[in-house]
Amino acid sequence: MRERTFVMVKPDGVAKGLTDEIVARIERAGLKIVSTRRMKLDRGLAEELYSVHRGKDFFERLVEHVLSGEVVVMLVEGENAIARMRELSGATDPAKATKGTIRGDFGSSITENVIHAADSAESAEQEMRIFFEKSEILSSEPSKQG
Ligand code: 3AN
Repeated sequence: MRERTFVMVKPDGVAKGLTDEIVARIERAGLKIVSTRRMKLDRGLAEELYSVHRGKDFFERLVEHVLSGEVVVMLVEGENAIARMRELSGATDPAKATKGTIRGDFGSSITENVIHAADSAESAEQEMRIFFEKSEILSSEPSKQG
């Protein structure tokens, strides 16, 4: 299924100069970056993005990290883009992530793990809405199944 998903290079990834490498991996996987923006989040955006984790012990650490520097937000499109981006990203904890995945190759810790990629169609939709216009979120190429 052709779909769109939300991806973000976190501040540690931007600071390490990994944005171009991550873009290259996404494109090599046959996915397309439809829209992208380098920006600084504010607290409201950060808390909205991670709202499902509100109340967890790592919530504040996570929010502080994404506020610590610039991020690069991306709208990524392609066949099974959500699952493909999760595969490219690797496990949440870089120590457990397979080599060859973005987190396995470049992550430093469970908080500084380089990349965020939406984990379901529902979160993709919700996260895309936070950062992109409605016109960008709608796929330009509808799937053949209709
Ligand atoms: P993923 O990003 O792999 O989907 P989620 O959605 O469970 O993982 O968590 C979102 C972010 O919260 C992760 N990228 C990670 O930085 C942070 N996080 C998740 N679990 C923990 C944890 N146990 N301790 C610290 N940070 C965590």
